[in-house]
Amino acid sequence: MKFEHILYAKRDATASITLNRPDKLNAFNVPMLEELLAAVTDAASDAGVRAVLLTGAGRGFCAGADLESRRVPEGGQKPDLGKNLLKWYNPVVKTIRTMEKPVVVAVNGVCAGAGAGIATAGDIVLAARSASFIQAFCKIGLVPDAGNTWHLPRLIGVARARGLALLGDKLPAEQAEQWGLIWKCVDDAKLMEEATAILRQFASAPTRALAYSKALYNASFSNDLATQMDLEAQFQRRCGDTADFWEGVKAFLEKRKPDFKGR
Ligand code: T3D
Repeated sequence: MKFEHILYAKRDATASITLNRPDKLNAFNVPMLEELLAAVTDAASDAGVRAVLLTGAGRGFCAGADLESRRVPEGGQKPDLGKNLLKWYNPVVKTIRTMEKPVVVAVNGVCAGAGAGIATAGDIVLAARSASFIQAFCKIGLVPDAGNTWHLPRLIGVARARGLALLGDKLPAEQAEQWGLIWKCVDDAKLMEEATAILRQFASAPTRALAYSKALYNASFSNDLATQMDLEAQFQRRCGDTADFWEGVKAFLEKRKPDFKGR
């Protein structure tokens, strides 16, 4: 696929996706969503890719759905708002959450609406100190979507998630870190350096174990303790079948750095 609204590059066992409509704060129109879904699907299925980075070009990460494309002429046909969610946003969020490799999100600026849903689906979310998160939906008569009502209460608790959704207040990156919405807030100038360092660490990590950890955390909120511990045992058994586990043990005993192959 030809990418015109995002940048997509693969190198050194990593894939980088950059939302690239900076003049519109990377708001999602359909061609951009189509490209984003193609990129995350490719990164998920490419066994050579062991870590994925998602960021935005310019001063914003993403301003949510492109409202310009929601301009309907007087008497014109009203769009079905559920359609884009089912066709594009939901598969993007599900692919990020279920891909068997970590996704690092570098939130470079304002992150609104569905943009916040997609950002908080990442495994490690860094944000520039000048960035902010906005559940902008209530300001235009919509409900939070793109996984926001699933991820936010789990990450920051129901009171805060509900407050953000109903008031539409801007949450600065530092507070997002304090509330546990994101992993870390960093100085603007350090954002890409720190995100890239984490990406590189993941690219030489025991990928199967990270994928299984991700699957365990995906399951933990809907399981009881006994079921979750059974699942841990199942995944630990699978880790025992990976070459990386045996390399990790060998390297520890030989007092050297492990050479994980992601298998
Ligand atoms: O429709 C469906 O398919 C259903 C799915 C819905 C999912 C959703 O995400 S709904 C939520 C949609 N997003 C919003 O409501 C946010 C709208 N934007 C804003 O509130 C503000 O722009 C921000 C708080 C994000 C940033 O404010 P600020 O002051 O830093 O920037 P700005 O001046 O408002 O925006 C800069 C430019 O980006 C401006 O264009 P211009 O005038 O310079 O040509 C602005 O119009 C454009 N822009 C910002 N957000 C959007 C947008 N253009 C289209 N769609 C946007 N969402």
